[in-house]
Amino acid sequence: MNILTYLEDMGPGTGSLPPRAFFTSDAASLSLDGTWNFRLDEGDWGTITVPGHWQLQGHGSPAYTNVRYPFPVEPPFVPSDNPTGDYRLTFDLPDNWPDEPAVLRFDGIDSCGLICLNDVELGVTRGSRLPAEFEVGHLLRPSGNVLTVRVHQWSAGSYLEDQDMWWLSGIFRSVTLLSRPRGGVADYEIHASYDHVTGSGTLTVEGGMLSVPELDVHDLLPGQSFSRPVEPWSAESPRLYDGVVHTEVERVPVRIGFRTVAIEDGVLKVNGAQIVFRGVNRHEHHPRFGRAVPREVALQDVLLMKRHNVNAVRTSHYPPDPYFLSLCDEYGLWVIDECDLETHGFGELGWAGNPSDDPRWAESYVDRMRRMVERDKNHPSIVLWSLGNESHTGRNLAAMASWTRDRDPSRPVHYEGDFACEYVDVYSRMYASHEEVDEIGRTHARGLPFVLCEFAHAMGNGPGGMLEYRELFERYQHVQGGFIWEWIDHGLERDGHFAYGGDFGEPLHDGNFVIDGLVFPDRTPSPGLTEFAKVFEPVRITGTEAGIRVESFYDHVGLDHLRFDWVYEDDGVEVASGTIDVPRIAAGEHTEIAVPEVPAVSGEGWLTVRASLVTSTAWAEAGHVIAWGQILVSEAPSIPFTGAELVHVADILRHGPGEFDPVTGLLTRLGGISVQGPRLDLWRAPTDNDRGGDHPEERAWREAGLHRLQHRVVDVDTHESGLVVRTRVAPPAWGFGMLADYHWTADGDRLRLQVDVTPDGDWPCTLPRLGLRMSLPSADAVEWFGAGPGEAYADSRQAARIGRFSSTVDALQTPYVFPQENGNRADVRWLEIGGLRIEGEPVFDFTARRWTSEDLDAAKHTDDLRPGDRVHLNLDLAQNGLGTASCGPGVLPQYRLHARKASFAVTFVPASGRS
Ligand code: IPT
Repeated sequence: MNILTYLEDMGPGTGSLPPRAFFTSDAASLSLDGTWNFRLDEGDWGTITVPGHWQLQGHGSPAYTNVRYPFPVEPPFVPSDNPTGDYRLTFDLPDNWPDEPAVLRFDGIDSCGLICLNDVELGVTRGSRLPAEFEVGHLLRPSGNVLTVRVHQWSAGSYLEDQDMWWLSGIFRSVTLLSRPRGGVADYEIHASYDHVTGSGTLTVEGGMLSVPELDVHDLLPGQSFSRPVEPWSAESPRLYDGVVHTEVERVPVRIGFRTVAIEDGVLKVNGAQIVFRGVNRHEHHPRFGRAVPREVALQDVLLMKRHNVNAVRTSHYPPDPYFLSLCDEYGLWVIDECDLETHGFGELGWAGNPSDDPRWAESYVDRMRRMVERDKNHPSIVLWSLGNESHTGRNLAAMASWTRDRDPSRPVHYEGDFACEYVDVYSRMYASHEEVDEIGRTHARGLPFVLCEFAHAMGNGPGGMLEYRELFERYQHVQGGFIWEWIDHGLERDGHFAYGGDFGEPLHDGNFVIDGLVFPDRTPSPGLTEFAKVFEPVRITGTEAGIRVESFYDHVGLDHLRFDWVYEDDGVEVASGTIDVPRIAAGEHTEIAVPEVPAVSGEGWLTVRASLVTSTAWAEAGHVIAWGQILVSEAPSIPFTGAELVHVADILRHGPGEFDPVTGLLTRLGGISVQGPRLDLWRAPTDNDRGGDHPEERAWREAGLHRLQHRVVDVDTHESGLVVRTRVAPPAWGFGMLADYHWTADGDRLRLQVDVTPDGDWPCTLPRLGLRMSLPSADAVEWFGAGPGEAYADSRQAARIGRFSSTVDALQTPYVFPQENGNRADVRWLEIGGLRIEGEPVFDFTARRWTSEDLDAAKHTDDLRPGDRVHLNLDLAQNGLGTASCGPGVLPQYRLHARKASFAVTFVPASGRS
């Protein structure tokens, strides 16, 4: 075949069989995964692992672009310098291989493969994340079969695969030889609907007979239907019935879930109940294997999701490895299965030449949809079909939708790019602000169910503002949740850190925009995921006047699987505990219960109620906490502060445990510890969200010079009961600044600092933070009473509870792949660190690190951060919120930190002086 013809062919692949369901059966099969011979660009032959990408196995390198095509946009042409990998495998058939037809199945080749078996050309694949099967029975020989695949990185298909991810090529999903016995199950389709009024399930099958012993279904014939009471399938209760689709010669094990998806009165319902997506967008990514995600890692994703109250996945932006969908069926996740289609790069050209409206691409569009729907049609977890992502609009998309509706009327069609909702069943948007979602809720725009297919961009530290989205999902019936962008950071392991765009020398790239997940590349949950789990917990426990309110946000199940335990803590120390009997309430209902009797305490008394699993499930152990709430039962007493005298000894001002420089008024020693600071600090190492948006906060902060403040001592005023140091803190070149007065007083071994700040002049921007910065000679262990255990920021702090926590300076750091502000602990009553106890009035925030904010700001990768010999401590009144401006709305007004008059105080107590 002429390479120029097939690489630039706008149609679907050639030579393959009609698409059908993905399944395994008792027919013979042979996995061809493993070590293949390989060469790139006709270089020397070596070996490669299949499935895998050649760029991650020493041939060429990965490249990352978000929207832009990394080649000239002149469809369907692709660069002549087109990395091309030759794959070659010689295989023998197992001894008992049947003399029957057989097919070769490729589950994914990126982007285009020319396949030959025993020197006979079988065809060409396109549609990287979709399967292709070829008839090969007539070509097989008992031994010495030679399978060759010539894979091209670029093909016309690349124009349809411009997803925001690494460009990675090769045979990256499994290759299997399948015997297809005559009279076997060629394809099958099971319809398993559920009538929530009668509680009855109805089964029909095509492609073979169906038996489901548990339901007393035996040899149900194609076309016949069978009804009887069943337990329905839902993401909350993923009941599957094992069955077999069979013919005389072949048996296909199947797992059946009964459920009916419907849109009624503009609301998306499953089994009669409105559902709310508490979802994530999942790309397939592994830090070493790219999109060749091992099965155990796919399982790890599902377990992590379930354990963090994720109930839905959008398979952004292509059908996943089919194994992932079987896990969604089994563990219970609502799925939007999305087609392998994105032409985003045409957006840069004002959508000129976009394939979506060009009839020459029509067949390719529908082919991709057909291959997805046919492959995945039997998964109960899939509730919506999605046409693809960011491909603007056009008749080819409309054709995909209408083909889908004809083929499978049981699932509505989703596509975000159809703004006018001309050919979709669901109104979908991405990154709409809270305000706009509220407006959509109020007006029920377009009369369809509304979902945010992407929201709350989890890039770096954040996202902030999830709570406020949740409130909108609860306010309007047809605002049915959304999918966080995105599940995982696509960092690639390299040189002791995770690499992102540009790290492989790509001339065109989008930097760390590929690092925007709720889990780190190695799947360690980031604080964003912990926050998600709390914000979207399916049960809410809150204190009310009457007692404790327990509210269910489940759509399908009751609370029978949960037990409610409480603990009561006095200043973070447990003093009592027990179990609460919560009346059985149905999905969506609520109840009030009395606060248990608790002993009197001398400190702050917090009651924590936790709802945890009664018994182990497939995805978590008994005792796993699903939801929790805290109620303040007894307030903290306040400690009177009396004051001590200021003593001037030689060149030192001594006041309680503090020693000061009489000229600068700076604290030099505290209970024998040499300290630097504290002094006013307004800067933080900008987060990705600070850097995002049309008017990045970071730019405003740097223009204002907040990263290079200068401190001028106005005067040092000593009087009997203390020391007042008046300063003016301001950036160079500008006229505005802050007047900061430090009022020092002492009481025995306690040294109190009150800082009064007054803006001077007109401030042009918000403040990253408002607080104090100091450094200590050393510190390791850290203990505090306040919010924890994890980091918390003004608009991402639901997951932090009030308690007593211990950690270390190192463990306080959150290793965001692109270094930035992190690790803030909020609402701290007291902190013990480096031989000091620091008390708030009543609370402060702190960060402690072995590097400065400036180091953090300068670092590009985690290993640029080298521990210094001091510990840098920030004690803050507040920080600006996080927002999600890296893609989406910025910090909500209530979480913005403005320059304003403020006063805050902390008290230092050296350990040496503590009783
Ligand atoms: C949106 C894309 O759909 C998604 O793939 C990802 O790129 C995300 O943005 C940002 O990380 S599209 C954007 C124009 C809103």
